[in-house]
Amino acid sequence: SDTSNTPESVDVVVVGAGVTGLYAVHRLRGLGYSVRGFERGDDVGGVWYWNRYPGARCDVESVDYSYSFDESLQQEWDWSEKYATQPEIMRYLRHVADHFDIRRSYTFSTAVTSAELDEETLRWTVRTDGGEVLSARFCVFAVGCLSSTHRPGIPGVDTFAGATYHTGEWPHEGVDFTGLRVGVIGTGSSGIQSIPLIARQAAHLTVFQRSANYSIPAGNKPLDEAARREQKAGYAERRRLARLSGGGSPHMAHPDRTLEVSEEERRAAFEKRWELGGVLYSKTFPDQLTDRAANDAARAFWEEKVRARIDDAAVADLLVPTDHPIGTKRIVTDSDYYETYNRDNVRLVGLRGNAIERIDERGIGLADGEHIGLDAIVFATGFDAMTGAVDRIEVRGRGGRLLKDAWRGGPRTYLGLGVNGFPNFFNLTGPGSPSVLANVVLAGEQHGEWLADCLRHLDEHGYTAIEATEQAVEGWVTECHDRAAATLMMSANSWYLGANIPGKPRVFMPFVGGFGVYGQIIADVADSGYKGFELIPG
Ligand code: NA7
Repeated sequence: SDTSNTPESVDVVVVGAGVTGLYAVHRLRGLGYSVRGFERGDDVGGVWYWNRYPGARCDVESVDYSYSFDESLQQEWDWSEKYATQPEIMRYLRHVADHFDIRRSYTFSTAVTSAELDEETLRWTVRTDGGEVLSARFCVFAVGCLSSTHRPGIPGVDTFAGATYHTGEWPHEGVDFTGLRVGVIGTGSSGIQSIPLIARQAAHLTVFQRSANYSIPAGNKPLDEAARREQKAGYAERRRLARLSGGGSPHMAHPDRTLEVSEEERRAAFEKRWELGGVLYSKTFPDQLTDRAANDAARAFWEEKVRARIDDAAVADLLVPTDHPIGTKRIVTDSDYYETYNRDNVRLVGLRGNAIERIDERGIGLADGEHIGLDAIVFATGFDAMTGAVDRIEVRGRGGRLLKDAWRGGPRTYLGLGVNGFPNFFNLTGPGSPSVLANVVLAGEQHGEWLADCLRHLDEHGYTAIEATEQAVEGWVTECHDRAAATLMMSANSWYLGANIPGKPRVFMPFVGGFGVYGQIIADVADSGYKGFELIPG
Protein backbone atom coordinates (compact mmCIF):
# COMPACT_ATOMS: atom_id res chain seq x y z
CA SER A 1 0.00 0.00 0.00
CA ASP A 2 1.05 3.60 -0.51
CA THR A 3 2.43 4.99 2.72
CA SER A 4 4.14 8.05 1.29
CA ASN A 5 1.60 10.38 2.90
CA THR A 6 1.80 8.72 6.27
CA PRO A 7 4.12 10.57 8.61
CA GLU A 8 7.01 8.55 10.01
CA SER A 9 6.02 7.35 13.44
CA VAL A 10 8.59 7.50 16.25
CA ASP A 11 8.53 7.34 20.02
CA VAL A 12 10.49 10.53 20.55
CA VAL A 13 11.54 13.62 18.61
CA VAL A 14 14.42 15.55 20.16
CA VAL A 15 15.04 19.10 18.97
CA GLY A 16 18.63 20.30 19.29
CA ALA A 17 22.07 18.66 19.28
CA GLY A 18 23.71 20.65 22.04
CA VAL A 19 24.93 19.10 25.28
CA THR A 20 21.38 18.43 26.51
CA GLY A 21 19.91 17.04 23.28
CA LEU A 22 22.85 14.73 22.61
CA TYR A 23 22.51 13.07 25.96
CA ALA A 24 18.71 12.78 25.75
CA VAL A 25 19.01 11.01 22.39
CA HIS A 26 21.70 8.67 23.67
CA ARG A 27 19.84 7.84 26.87
CA LEU A 28 16.38 7.31 25.37
CA ARG A 29 17.75 5.29 22.49
CA GLY A 30 19.51 3.10 25.03
CA LEU A 31 16.13 2.26 26.57
CA GLY A 32 14.90 1.01 23.21
CA TYR A 33 12.82 4.03 22.18
CA SER A 34 12.89 5.05 18.54
CA VAL A 35 14.31 8.56 18.46
CA ARG A 36 14.71 11.16 15.71
CA GLY A 37 16.77 14.25 16.42
CA PHE A 38 16.83 17.51 14.49
CA GLU A 39 19.45 20.23 14.57
CA ARG A 40 19.48 23.48 12.59
CA GLY A 41 23.29 23.67 12.56
CA ASP A 42 25.25 21.34 10.29
CA ASP A 43 27.00 19.73 13.26
CA VAL A 44 26.56 18.97 16.95
CA GLY A 45 27.46 21.54 19.62
CA GLY A 46 24.53 23.91 20.13
CA VAL A 47 25.75 27.10 21.77
CA TRP A 48 29.34 26.03 21.07
CA TYR A 49 28.57 25.54 17.41
CA TRP A 50 27.32 29.12 16.95
CA ASN A 51 29.43 31.14 19.39
CA ARG A 52 32.83 30.99 17.63
CA TYR A 53 33.91 34.55 18.37
CA PRO A 54 37.58 35.03 19.29
CA GLY A 55 38.17 34.21 22.95
CA ALA A 56 35.00 32.11 23.39
CA ARG A 57 35.67 29.96 26.40
CA CYS A 58 33.59 28.17 29.03
CA ASP A 59 33.37 29.68 32.52
CA VAL A 60 33.01 26.26 34.17
CA GLU A 61 36.24 24.27 34.56
CA SER A 62 36.65 21.80 31.72
CA VAL A 63 37.02 18.84 34.09
CA ASP A 64 33.53 19.62 35.39
CA TYR A 65 31.98 20.83 32.13
CA SER A 66 31.96 17.33 30.70
CA TYR A 67 29.64 14.35 30.80
CA SER A 68 29.70 12.11 33.84
CA PHE A 69 27.51 9.28 32.52
CA ASP A 70 30.32 7.14 31.19
CA GLU A 71 33.35 6.41 33.34
CA SER A 72 35.63 5.47 30.45
CA LEU A 73 34.71 8.69 28.61
CA GLN A 74 35.72 10.87 31.54
CA GLN A 75 38.89 8.83 32.09
CA GLU A 76 39.95 8.81 28.45
CA TRP A 77 39.29 12.40 27.41
CA ASP A 78 42.20 14.82 28.04
CA TRP A 79 41.41 18.50 28.56
CA SER A 80 44.32 20.74 27.67
CA GLU A 81 43.37 23.78 29.78
CA LYS A 82 41.63 24.57 33.06
CA TYR A 83 38.96 26.48 31.11
CA ALA A 84 38.37 25.02 27.67
CA THR A 85 38.09 27.13 24.53
CA GLN A 86 35.16 26.83 22.14
CA PRO A 87 37.18 24.77 19.60
CA GLU A 88 38.21 22.28 22.28
CA ILE A 89 34.63 21.91 23.55
CA MET A 90 33.51 21.31 19.96
CA ARG A 91 36.18 18.62 19.59
CA TYR A 92 34.89 17.01 22.78
CA LEU A 93 31.23 17.07 21.73
CA ARG A 94 32.11 15.67 18.29
CA HIS A 95 34.08 12.95 20.01
CA VAL A 96 31.10 12.09 22.23
CA ALA A 97 28.73 12.07 19.24
CA ASP A 98 31.05 9.77 17.28
CA HIS A 99 32.00 7.51 20.16
CA PHE A 100 28.37 6.78 21.07
CA ASP A 101 27.24 6.89 17.44
CA ILE A 102 24.69 9.60 18.26
CA ARG A 103 24.81 11.31 14.86
CA ARG A 104 22.88 8.55 13.10
CA SER A 105 19.75 9.62 15.02
CA TYR A 106 20.01 13.25 13.88
CA THR A 107 19.11 15.14 10.76
CA PHE A 108 21.36 18.22 10.59
CA SER A 109 20.85 21.58 8.87
CA THR A 110 17.18 21.09 9.57
CA ALA A 111 15.01 23.17 11.88
CA VAL A 112 11.82 21.97 13.48
CA THR A 113 9.19 24.55 12.58
CA SER A 114 6.11 23.25 14.39
CA ALA A 115 4.86 20.65 16.83
CA GLU A 116 1.13 20.13 17.10
CA LEU A 117 -0.75 17.95 19.57
CA ASP A 118 -3.45 15.59 18.33
CA GLU A 119 -5.83 15.60 21.27
CA GLU A 120 -7.40 12.27 20.26
CA THR A 121 -4.20 10.24 20.26
CA LEU A 122 -2.08 12.61 22.39
CA ARG A 123 0.65 12.30 19.78
CA TRP A 124 2.66 15.18 18.36
CA THR A 125 2.86 16.05 14.69
CA VAL A 126 6.29 17.54 14.13
CA ARG A 127 7.23 19.43 10.95
CA THR A 128 10.62 20.56 9.73
CA ASP A 129 11.84 23.17 7.26
CA GLY A 130 13.06 20.23 5.18
CA GLY A 131 9.43 19.27 4.58
CA GLU A 132 9.48 16.24 6.85
CA VAL A 133 6.42 15.35 8.91
CA LEU A 134 6.67 12.98 11.86
CA SER A 135 4.27 11.59 14.38
CA ALA A 136 5.88 11.34 17.80
CA ARG A 137 4.59 10.16 21.13
CA PHE A 138 6.98 12.44 23.02
CA CYS A 139 8.23 15.84 21.94
CA VAL A 140 11.47 16.83 23.67
CA PHE A 141 12.94 20.30 23.24
CA ALA A 142 16.63 20.84 23.99
CA VAL A 143 16.83 24.11 22.09
CA GLY A 144 19.10 26.04 24.42
CA CYS A 145 18.62 29.10 26.60
CA LEU A 146 21.05 31.30 24.69
CA SER A 147 20.37 30.43 21.06
CA SER A 148 18.10 33.17 19.78
CA THR A 149 20.39 36.13 19.15
CA HIS A 150 19.36 39.69 19.95
CA ARG A 151 20.38 42.59 17.71
CA PRO A 152 19.07 45.90 19.00
CA GLY A 153 17.13 47.88 16.44
CA ILE A 154 19.55 50.77 16.08
CA PRO A 155 18.42 53.16 13.32
CA GLY A 156 20.49 52.99 10.16
CA VAL A 157 22.19 49.66 10.91
CA ASP A 158 21.46 48.42 7.38
CA THR A 159 23.20 51.38 5.81
CA PHE A 160 26.61 50.56 7.33
CA ALA A 161 29.16 50.00 4.56
CA GLY A 162 31.45 47.68 6.54
CA ALA A 163 30.78 44.19 7.87
CA THR A 164 28.63 43.53 10.94
CA TYR A 165 28.80 40.43 13.11
CA HIS A 166 26.94 38.98 16.09
CA THR A 167 29.05 37.00 18.53
CA GLY A 168 26.36 34.30 18.63
CA GLU A 169 26.36 33.84 14.84
CA TRP A 170 30.06 34.07 14.18
CA PRO A 171 31.28 33.12 10.68
CA HIS A 172 32.72 29.62 10.71
CA GLU A 173 35.67 30.65 8.60
CA GLY A 174 36.64 33.26 11.22
CA VAL A 175 37.14 37.00 10.82
CA ASP A 176 40.38 38.91 10.23
CA PHE A 177 40.27 42.39 11.76
CA THR A 178 43.89 43.25 10.86
CA GLY A 179 44.22 46.91 9.95
CA LEU A 180 40.56 47.70 10.67
CA ARG A 181 38.78 50.15 12.97
CA VAL A 182 36.41 47.94 14.89
CA GLY A 183 33.49 48.76 17.19
CA VAL A 184 32.16 46.28 19.74
CA ILE A 185 28.69 46.95 21.17
CA GLY A 186 28.01 45.11 24.43
CA THR A 187 30.06 44.14 27.46
CA GLY A 188 28.51 40.90 28.67
CA SER A 189 30.49 37.63 28.60
CA SER A 190 30.76 37.61 24.81
CA GLY A 191 32.01 41.19 24.59
CA ILE A 192 34.39 40.83 27.52
CA GLN A 193 35.87 37.58 26.17
CA SER A 194 36.32 38.84 22.61
CA ILE A 195 37.48 42.42 23.28
CA PRO A 196 41.08 41.54 24.35
CA LEU A 197 41.64 39.43 21.22
CA ILE A 198 40.04 41.88 18.82
CA ALA A 199 42.13 44.68 20.37
CA ARG A 200 45.32 42.76 19.66
CA GLN A 201 44.42 42.28 16.01
CA ALA A 202 42.57 45.43 14.97
CA ALA A 203 44.16 48.78 14.13
CA HIS A 204 41.79 50.41 16.60
CA LEU A 205 38.95 49.21 18.82
CA THR A 206 36.09 51.25 20.26
CA VAL A 207 34.03 49.51 22.94
CA PHE A 208 30.47 50.79 23.37
CA GLN A 209 29.34 50.01 26.91
CA ARG A 210 25.83 50.55 28.20
CA SER A 211 26.21 48.78 31.58
CA ALA A 212 29.50 47.82 33.14
CA ASN A 213 29.76 44.21 34.28
CA TYR A 214 31.66 42.42 37.00
CA SER A 215 34.44 40.33 35.53
CA ILE A 216 37.10 38.24 37.21
CA PRO A 217 40.22 36.73 35.67
CA ALA A 218 39.84 33.08 34.79
CA GLY A 219 43.23 32.16 36.16
CA ASN A 220 43.31 29.89 33.17
CA LYS A 221 46.30 27.58 32.75
CA PRO A 222 47.36 24.58 30.74
CA LEU A 223 46.71 21.23 32.42
CA ASP A 224 49.72 18.92 32.47
CA GLU A 225 49.61 15.16 32.73
CA ALA A 226 50.02 15.21 36.52
CA ALA A 227 47.12 17.65 36.99
CA ARG A 228 44.90 15.59 34.73
CA ARG A 229 45.80 12.37 36.53
CA GLU A 230 44.90 13.95 39.86
CA GLN A 231 41.57 15.26 38.53
CA LYS A 232 40.65 11.91 37.02
CA ALA A 233 41.54 10.00 40.18
CA GLY A 234 39.20 12.28 42.09
CA TYR A 235 36.34 12.20 39.62
CA ALA A 236 33.90 10.18 41.72
CA GLU A 237 34.08 12.60 44.64
CA ARG A 238 34.14 15.62 42.32
CA ARG A 239 30.89 14.55 40.72
CA ARG A 240 29.28 13.66 44.03
CA LEU A 241 29.97 17.15 45.37
CA ALA A 242 28.92 18.79 42.10
CA ARG A 243 25.52 17.07 42.25
CA LEU A 244 24.93 18.41 45.75
CA SER A 245 26.23 21.88 45.00
CA GLY A 246 24.45 25.11 44.15
CA GLY A 247 26.03 25.46 40.72
CA GLY A 248 26.93 21.99 39.51
CA SER A 249 30.63 22.18 40.24
CA PRO A 250 32.38 20.74 43.30
CA HIS A 251 32.74 23.95 45.29
CA MET A 252 30.98 24.79 48.52
CA ALA A 253 30.56 28.27 49.97
CA HIS A 254 32.35 29.22 53.19
CA PRO A 255 30.32 27.79 56.10
CA ASP A 256 29.74 31.14 57.83
CA ARG A 257 27.98 34.33 56.88
CA THR A 258 30.12 37.10 55.39
CA LEU A 259 30.03 39.50 58.32
CA GLU A 260 30.28 36.81 60.99
CA VAL A 261 33.95 36.17 60.27
CA SER A 262 36.92 38.41 60.98
CA GLU A 263 38.13 40.89 58.38
CA GLU A 264 41.23 38.75 57.91
CA GLU A 265 39.29 35.56 57.33
CA ARG A 266 36.86 37.33 55.01
CA ARG A 267 39.67 38.65 52.82
CA ALA A 268 41.32 35.24 52.78
CA ALA A 269 38.07 33.64 51.63
CA PHE A 270 37.55 36.21 48.86
CA GLU A 271 41.17 35.81 47.82
CA LYS A 272 40.77 32.03 47.59
CA ARG A 273 37.68 32.34 45.38
CA TRP A 274 39.41 35.00 43.30
CA GLU A 275 42.21 32.54 42.65
CA LEU A 276 39.72 29.83 41.68
CA GLY A 277 38.62 32.32 39.07
CA GLY A 278 35.57 33.85 37.45
CA VAL A 279 31.99 32.99 38.19
CA LEU A 280 32.77 30.99 41.35
CA TYR A 281 33.32 34.30 43.11
CA SER A 282 29.53 34.80 43.28
CA LYS A 283 29.26 32.18 46.03
CA THR A 284 32.20 32.86 48.35
CA PHE A 285 29.84 33.15 51.31
CA PRO A 286 26.33 31.68 51.54
CA ASP A 287 24.66 35.09 52.04
CA GLN A 288 26.40 36.92 49.23
CA LEU A 289 23.39 36.92 46.93
CA THR A 290 20.77 37.47 49.63
CA ASP A 291 22.23 40.16 51.90
CA ARG A 292 23.16 43.64 50.72
CA ALA A 293 25.91 44.21 53.27
CA ALA A 294 27.46 40.84 52.48
CA ASN A 295 27.26 41.59 48.77
CA ASP A 296 28.87 45.01 49.35
CA ALA A 297 31.84 43.35 51.05
CA ALA A 298 32.35 41.06 48.03
CA ARG A 299 31.89 44.01 45.72
CA ALA A 300 34.44 46.17 47.55
CA PHE A 301 37.07 43.41 47.37
CA TRP A 302 36.34 43.03 43.65
CA GLU A 303 36.65 46.78 43.04
CA GLU A 304 39.99 47.02 44.82
CA LYS A 305 41.37 44.17 42.71
CA VAL A 306 40.05 45.51 39.42
CA ARG A 307 41.04 49.15 39.86
CA ALA A 308 44.61 47.96 40.37
CA ARG A 309 44.54 46.54 36.83
CA ILE A 310 43.45 49.75 35.07
CA ASP A 311 45.89 52.65 34.50
CA ASP A 312 43.39 55.47 33.90
CA ALA A 313 41.16 56.26 36.88
CA ALA A 314 38.44 57.80 34.69
CA VAL A 315 38.29 54.62 32.60
CA ALA A 316 38.17 52.57 35.80
CA ASP A 317 35.22 54.67 37.02
CA LEU A 318 33.34 53.70 33.86
CA LEU A 319 34.23 50.02 34.22
CA VAL A 320 33.00 49.63 37.80
CA PRO A 321 29.28 48.75 37.81
CA THR A 322 27.06 50.95 39.93
CA ASP A 323 23.68 49.60 38.85
CA HIS A 324 23.57 46.05 40.24
CA PRO A 325 24.96 43.96 43.11
CA ILE A 326 27.81 41.61 42.24
CA GLY A 327 26.64 38.21 40.98
CA THR A 328 23.10 39.29 40.10
CA LYS A 329 24.16 39.12 36.48
CA ARG A 330 26.47 36.24 35.69
CA ILE A 331 30.00 37.26 36.69
CA VAL A 332 32.17 37.17 33.60
CA THR A 333 35.30 35.02 33.50
CA ASP A 334 37.94 36.92 31.54
CA SER A 335 41.49 36.79 30.29
CA ASP A 336 43.18 40.25 30.27
CA TYR A 337 39.95 42.20 29.95
CA TYR A 338 40.65 45.24 32.11
CA GLU A 339 44.31 45.43 31.01
CA THR A 340 43.05 45.80 27.44
CA TYR A 341 41.92 49.35 28.29
CA ASN A 342 45.56 50.22 29.02
CA ARG A 343 46.36 49.79 25.33
CA ASP A 344 46.84 52.81 23.05
CA ASN A 345 44.51 51.47 20.37
CA VAL A 346 41.47 50.90 22.61
CA ARG A 347 38.82 53.40 23.64
CA LEU A 348 35.88 52.86 25.96
CA VAL A 349 32.71 54.83 25.27
CA GLY A 350 30.09 54.89 28.01
CA LEU A 351 26.59 55.03 26.57
CA ARG A 352 24.81 56.10 29.74
CA GLY A 353 23.63 59.61 29.02
CA ASN A 354 25.20 59.40 25.57
CA ALA A 355 23.44 56.61 23.70
CA ILE A 356 24.08 55.40 20.19
CA GLU A 357 21.77 57.53 18.09
CA ARG A 358 22.30 55.97 14.70
CA ILE A 359 24.54 53.88 12.53
CA ASP A 360 25.36 55.29 9.11
CA GLU A 361 27.49 54.22 6.18
CA ARG A 362 30.73 55.19 7.90
CA GLY A 363 30.22 54.32 11.54
CA ILE A 364 28.36 55.16 14.74
CA GLY A 365 26.85 58.49 15.76
CA LEU A 366 26.37 59.29 19.45
CA ALA A 367 23.76 61.48 21.11
CA ASP A 368 26.34 64.16 21.93
CA GLY A 369 27.02 64.61 18.21
CA GLU A 370 30.31 62.71 18.01
CA HIS A 371 30.73 60.39 15.04
CA ILE A 372 33.06 57.39 15.34
CA GLY A 373 34.35 56.05 12.04
CA LEU A 374 34.40 52.24 11.81
CA ASP A 375 35.21 49.50 9.30
CA ALA A 376 33.46 46.68 11.21
CA ILE A 377 30.87 46.42 13.98
CA VAL A 378 30.56 43.48 16.37
CA PHE A 379 27.26 43.03 18.15
CA ALA A 380 27.92 41.35 21.47
CA THR A 381 24.37 42.19 22.44
CA GLY A 382 23.20 38.86 23.78
CA PHE A 383 20.12 36.74 23.35
CA ASP A 384 16.38 36.53 23.75
CA ALA A 385 17.28 34.14 26.54
CA MET A 386 15.44 31.07 27.81
CA THR A 387 12.25 31.49 25.79
CA GLY A 388 13.48 32.89 22.45
CA ALA A 389 14.42 29.56 20.88
CA VAL A 390 11.17 27.92 22.09
CA ASP A 391 9.09 30.82 20.77
CA ARG A 392 10.30 30.52 17.21
CA ILE A 393 8.79 27.03 16.92
CA GLU A 394 5.01 26.88 16.56
CA VAL A 395 4.07 24.59 19.45
CA ARG A 396 0.34 23.91 19.71
CA GLY A 397 -1.13 22.02 22.65
CA ARG A 398 -4.68 21.32 23.76
CA GLY A 399 -7.34 23.35 22.00
CA GLY A 400 -4.73 24.43 19.45
CA ARG A 401 -3.24 26.81 22.01
CA LEU A 402 0.17 28.22 21.14
CA LEU A 403 2.84 27.70 23.78
CA LYS A 404 4.04 31.20 23.03
CA ASP A 405 0.62 32.52 24.03
CA ALA A 406 0.47 30.34 27.14
CA TRP A 407 3.81 31.91 28.13
CA ARG A 408 2.98 35.47 27.14
CA GLY A 409 3.20 36.66 30.75
CA GLY A 410 6.38 34.64 31.34
CA PRO A 411 7.18 30.91 31.10
CA ARG A 412 4.80 28.67 33.08
CA THR A 413 6.20 25.24 33.85
CA TYR A 414 6.08 22.61 36.53
CA LEU A 415 9.68 21.84 37.58
CA GLY A 416 10.80 23.35 34.27
CA LEU A 417 9.81 19.99 32.79
CA GLY A 418 6.06 19.95 32.28
CA VAL A 419 3.56 22.43 30.84
CA ASN A 420 -0.16 22.24 31.46
CA GLY A 421 -2.07 21.75 28.22
CA PHE A 422 1.01 20.22 26.55
CA PRO A 423 1.05 16.51 27.49
CA ASN A 424 4.17 14.51 26.59
CA PHE A 425 6.02 17.73 25.80
CA PHE A 426 9.26 18.34 27.69
CA ASN A 427 11.42 21.47 27.48
CA LEU A 428 14.80 20.43 28.91
CA THR A 429 17.24 22.72 30.76
CA GLY A 430 15.02 25.74 30.18
CA PRO A 431 12.99 28.17 32.30
CA GLY A 432 11.87 26.83 35.68
CA SER A 433 15.10 24.85 36.03
CA PRO A 434 18.47 25.94 37.44
CA SER A 435 20.41 25.07 34.29
CA VAL A 436 21.56 28.57 33.33
CA LEU A 437 22.77 29.17 36.88
CA ALA A 438 24.61 25.86 36.90
CA ASN A 439 26.92 23.61 34.92
CA VAL A 440 24.65 22.81 32.00
CA VAL A 441 26.37 19.52 31.14
CA LEU A 442 25.35 18.02 34.47
CA ALA A 443 21.99 19.81 34.21
CA GLY A 444 21.42 18.13 30.84
CA GLU A 445 22.26 14.76 32.31
CA GLN A 446 19.97 15.41 35.28
CA HIS A 447 17.05 16.14 32.96
CA GLY A 448 17.93 13.29 30.61
CA GLU A 449 17.91 10.85 33.52
CA TRP A 450 14.65 12.19 34.89
CA LEU A 451 13.03 11.95 31.47
CA ALA A 452 14.26 8.42 30.90
CA ASP A 453 12.88 7.31 34.28
CA CYS A 454 9.60 9.06 33.55
CA LEU A 455 9.05 7.39 30.17
CA ARG A 456 9.91 4.02 31.66
CA HIS A 457 7.43 4.62 34.48
CA LEU A 458 4.67 5.45 31.99
CA ASP A 459 5.31 2.29 30.02
CA GLU A 460 5.67 0.02 33.02
CA HIS A 461 2.29 1.22 34.30
CA GLY A 462 0.50 1.35 30.97
CA TYR A 463 0.08 5.12 30.73
CA THR A 464 -0.08 6.89 27.39
CA ALA A 465 0.81 10.33 28.52
CA ILE A 466 1.90 12.63 31.33
CA GLU A 467 0.77 16.22 31.80
CA ALA A 468 1.52 18.78 34.50
CA THR A 469 -1.59 19.97 36.33
CA GLU A 470 -2.42 23.67 36.26
CA GLN A 471 -2.28 23.69 40.05
CA ALA A 472 1.25 22.27 40.05
CA VAL A 473 2.34 24.79 37.43
CA GLU A 474 0.89 27.63 39.47
CA GLY A 475 2.71 26.34 42.56
CA TRP A 476 6.05 26.09 40.76
CA VAL A 477 5.76 29.52 39.14
CA THR A 478 5.09 30.94 42.59
CA GLU A 479 7.95 28.99 44.14
CA CYS A 480 10.42 30.17 41.47
CA HIS A 481 9.28 33.74 41.97
CA ASP A 482 9.38 33.61 45.76
CA ARG A 483 12.83 32.06 45.83
CA ALA A 484 14.15 34.75 43.49
CA ALA A 485 12.41 37.50 45.44
CA ALA A 486 14.24 36.34 48.58
CA THR A 487 17.58 37.09 46.84
CA LEU A 488 19.17 40.16 45.31
CA MET A 489 18.68 38.68 41.81
CA MET A 490 15.59 40.78 41.08
CA SER A 491 17.57 44.01 41.34
CA ALA A 492 19.58 43.61 38.13
CA ASN A 493 18.31 44.20 34.59
CA SER A 494 19.51 40.75 33.59
CA TRP A 495 18.48 38.34 30.86
CA TYR A 496 17.36 36.01 33.70
CA LEU A 497 14.53 38.53 34.06
CA GLY A 498 14.04 39.12 30.36
CA ALA A 499 15.09 42.71 31.04
CA ASN A 500 17.43 42.88 28.02
CA ILE A 501 14.61 42.45 25.50
CA PRO A 502 12.27 45.41 24.98
CA GLY A 503 8.70 44.42 25.87
CA LYS A 504 9.55 41.04 27.42
CA PRO A 505 7.69 40.44 30.71
CA ARG A 506 9.89 40.96 33.75
CA VAL A 507 9.78 37.49 35.29
CA PHE A 508 12.72 35.71 36.91
CA MET A 509 12.87 32.61 34.72
CA PRO A 510 15.44 30.22 36.26
CA PHE A 511 14.97 28.24 39.48
CA VAL A 512 17.37 29.99 41.85
CA GLY A 513 17.33 27.49 44.73
CA GLY A 514 20.42 25.60 43.58
CA PHE A 515 21.28 22.65 41.36
CA GLY A 516 21.49 20.12 44.20
CA VAL A 517 18.26 21.26 45.86
CA TYR A 518 16.46 21.14 42.51
CA GLY A 519 17.80 17.65 41.80
CA GLN A 520 16.32 16.49 45.10
CA ILE A 521 12.95 18.11 44.32
CA ILE A 522 12.56 16.44 40.93
CA ALA A 523 13.77 13.10 42.32
CA ASP A 524 11.16 13.29 45.10
CA VAL A 525 8.44 14.01 42.54
CA ALA A 526 9.44 10.92 40.56
CA ASP A 527 9.63 8.78 43.73
CA SER A 528 6.14 9.89 44.74
CA GLY A 529 4.69 8.55 41.49
CA TYR A 530 4.90 11.95 39.75
CA LYS A 531 2.82 14.12 42.06
CA GLY A 532 1.69 17.29 40.30
CA PHE A 533 1.41 15.42 37.02
CA GLU A 534 -1.65 13.71 35.65
CA LEU A 535 -0.81 10.25 34.32
CA ILE A 536 -3.15 9.50 31.46
CA PRO A 537 -4.08 5.84 30.78
CA GLY A 538 -4.08 4.46 27.24
P1 NA7 B 1 24.67 39.52 27.60
O1 NA7 B 1 25.29 39.09 28.84
O2 NA7 B 1 23.20 39.64 27.53
O3 NA7 B 1 25.35 40.91 27.20
C1 NA7 B 1 24.84 41.74 26.19
C2 NA7 B 1 25.52 43.08 26.23
O4 NA7 B 1 25.01 43.89 25.17
C3 NA7 B 1 25.25 43.85 27.51
O5 NA7 B 1 26.41 44.55 27.87
C4 NA7 B 1 24.15 44.81 27.10
O6 NA7 B 1 24.07 45.97 27.88
C5 NA7 B 1 24.56 45.12 25.70
N1 NA7 B 1 23.47 45.65 24.90
C6 NA7 B 1 22.30 45.04 24.57
N2 NA7 B 1 21.54 45.85 23.84
C7 NA7 B 1 22.22 47.00 23.71
C8 NA7 B 1 21.95 48.24 23.07
N3 NA7 B 1 20.80 48.45 22.44
N4 NA7 B 1 22.89 49.21 23.14
C9 NA7 B 1 24.03 49.00 23.80
N5 NA7 B 1 24.35 47.88 24.43
C10 NA7 B 1 23.45 46.88 24.38
O7 NA7 B 1 25.08 38.56 26.37
P2 NA7 B 1 26.45 37.75 26.17
O8 NA7 B 1 26.37 37.13 24.83
O9 NA7 B 1 27.61 38.58 26.46
O10 NA7 B 1 26.41 36.64 27.28
C11 NA7 B 1 25.29 35.77 27.43
C12 NA7 B 1 25.61 34.67 28.37
O11 NA7 B 1 26.49 33.74 27.72
C13 NA7 B 1 26.35 35.02 29.61
O12 NA7 B 1 25.52 35.49 30.63
C14 NA7 B 1 27.02 33.72 30.01
O13 NA7 B 1 26.10 32.91 30.70
C15 NA7 B 1 27.33 33.11 28.69
P3 NA7 B 1 23.11 46.00 29.21
O14 NA7 B 1 23.84 45.19 30.24
O15 NA7 B 1 21.81 45.35 28.80
O16 NA7 B 1 22.97 47.41 29.53
